[in-house]
Amino acid sequence: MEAHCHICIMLDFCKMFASCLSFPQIPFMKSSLACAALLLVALCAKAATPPNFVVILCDDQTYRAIGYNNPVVKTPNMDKLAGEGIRFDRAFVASPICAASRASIYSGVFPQQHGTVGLFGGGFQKSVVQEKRFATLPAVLEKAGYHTALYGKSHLGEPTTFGFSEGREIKDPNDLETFAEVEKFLAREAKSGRPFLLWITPRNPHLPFTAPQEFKDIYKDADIKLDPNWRESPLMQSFFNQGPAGDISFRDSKNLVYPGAPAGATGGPPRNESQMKEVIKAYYGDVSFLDSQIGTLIGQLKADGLYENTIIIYLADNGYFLGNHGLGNKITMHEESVRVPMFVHSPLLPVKKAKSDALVSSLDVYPTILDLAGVPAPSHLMGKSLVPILKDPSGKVRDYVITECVGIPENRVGVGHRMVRTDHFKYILSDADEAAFFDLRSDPYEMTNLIANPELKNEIERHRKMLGEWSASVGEKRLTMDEIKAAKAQEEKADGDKKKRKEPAAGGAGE
Ligand SMILES: [Ca+2]
Repeated sequence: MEAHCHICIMLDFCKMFASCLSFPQIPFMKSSLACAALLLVALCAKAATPPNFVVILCDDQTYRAIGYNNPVVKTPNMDKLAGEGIRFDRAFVASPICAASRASIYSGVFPQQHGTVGLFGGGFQKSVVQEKRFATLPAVLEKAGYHTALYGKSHLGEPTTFGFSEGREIKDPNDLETFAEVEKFLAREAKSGRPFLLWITPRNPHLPFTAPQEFKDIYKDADIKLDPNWRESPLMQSFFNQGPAGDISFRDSKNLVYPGAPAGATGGPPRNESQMKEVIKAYYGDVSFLDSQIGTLIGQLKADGLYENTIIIYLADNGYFLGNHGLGNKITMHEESVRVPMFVHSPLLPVKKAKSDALVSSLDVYPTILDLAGVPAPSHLMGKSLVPILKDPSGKVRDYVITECVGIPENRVGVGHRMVRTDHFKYILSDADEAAFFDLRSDPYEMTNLIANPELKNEIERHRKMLGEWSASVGEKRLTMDEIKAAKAQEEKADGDKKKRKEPAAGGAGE
């Protein structure tokens, strides 16, 4: 029960006071100590209650689209929670594509291990739901006595099929239905007294950006500045366009238009600056709307008497390109796509109001929650508990973090990419054997590829080795370009057979 460090300390105090009482003392002192001991016993009893967990896993929020990282974005509730708790400023997702990322968070392993490497959940259904090769976090917590629920976007089927005790996939783009279910859940659980894991998966700020007008209006006159790496169209290298070099079809999904979305807000980027700025305003409107819903949620936790014993974990399933590198959507290995806002908040935390620069992964959510709950972790987990950082925010749990997106042939995201991110370098390798190396200290927007720089030869080799270690650890099977082309041809044929299918074709949204 190392995770209950704060609780352990309180228990130690209880023992100390209990032993004091056994010594002959003057009556006044003895009575004072007895009062103190009773108070501490009461506190101990409260602290010994297993903590509740509320995880908010939002959709497509890049790390700079939150107030504490960007003053243009208005997120007072998120900022307050992050400010009171511990902020993880260098958090990366296991995959920058919705279904793959979520499947990894629930199962604790990389996409290539559970099999859902892209948008569709077939691999996860097979390895996790049917073959039960990887116990999910909710399933493990349920066995330990927790009641678990998921309300909101799933992308992997009904949540009760992959380990949640209750829940429902909800597709309301404004999350009103999701938060209504959350309110009912909290009211019920407040009465039950059992510990719970509530997993909330809002669809915001994902396209089509349909927040109520009052939230759009926040940005009506905002001075939106495009990032230094804004471009009208992607460069040709595969690590920019997620297709074979020279083929931008995967990144130029201009035919994918969400009903109700602002002009130009397709799966690909808008093609001019003023249109881009309008899309960014609409996106921030969604972020602020979600923020207000989180404010309401906090009020409910307090009103239901759950706030003090609840640990809130906030993160996004992937980031989002706002015209950066000429891109919309996510899916590639650049910071905007793979790096997300993340924080942990709770009155129970041993250290508060702190920031961590440690490299953390979305895969760490699973072991961290188990550690905090005092529940042993299964051996298959690829992430690490962040409890050491919650105790000492200057600490770290790894030297490098990995993200992968190898969606072929399972779906239509193009050539596979994977990256290794260390303290200030990033190495990207694509299935087209194109590589990139960026120094994030001097080049935070990843605009200068240093792969051919002879002075960095050893450093690049060191990163190549790290990526190789990871590749071996997940049993990666890289496809050749011929295999990718064959898979693509097969998909195009399948598309021809299913012209009326609802899902996007090549250049898909990568939800
Ligand atoms: Ca997403």
